Amino acid sequence: MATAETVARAAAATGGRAGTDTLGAILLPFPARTTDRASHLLEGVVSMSIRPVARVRFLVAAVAIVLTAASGVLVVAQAKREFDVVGRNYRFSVSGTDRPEIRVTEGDLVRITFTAEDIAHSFTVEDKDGSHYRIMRRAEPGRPVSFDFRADRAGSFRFYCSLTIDDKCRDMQGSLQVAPPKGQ
Ligand SMILES: [Cu+2]
Repeated sequence: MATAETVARAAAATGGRAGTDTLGAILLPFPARTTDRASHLLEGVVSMSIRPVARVRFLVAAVAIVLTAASGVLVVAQAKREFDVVGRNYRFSVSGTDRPEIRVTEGDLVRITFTAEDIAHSFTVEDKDGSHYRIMRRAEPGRPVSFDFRADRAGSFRFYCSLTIDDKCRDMQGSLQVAPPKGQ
């Protein structure tokens, strides 16, 4: 087997780095027939020992950097937002707007004080997989409930009354609008 061809095989088996990789150099003396298997074996050993350690170290460093950067950004970007939401006559109303809309920015800490003025209602919101928003707060008439949540997923999410005491409660809907952080 010609040396050039062996180099090529070794290069292919090690991801084209035979010329510079020490593995390539190790592989060269192997008989051609066993080169592929041997290189896979060596590649396997390398994959399981040396490279993952380097990758993990790199990842740990990268994650640390990202977390540091992210926490710095959050400190700047996050805000506390407060809304009074009233449920009455099968409608939601939200303070500061004539629409049943809560508008915030991703990262905001949102405090909602929810009041049911006629009969019991709930303020219910969840995203598709329930991984970020899963809220169901029921308010008895005249007894407001307050709760906080972090708007940690951007998008538009429906909030509604999930109580089944009165069929008309199905008409109670609003939207939670979470804008992406500024600059994105
Ligand atoms: Cu209701």
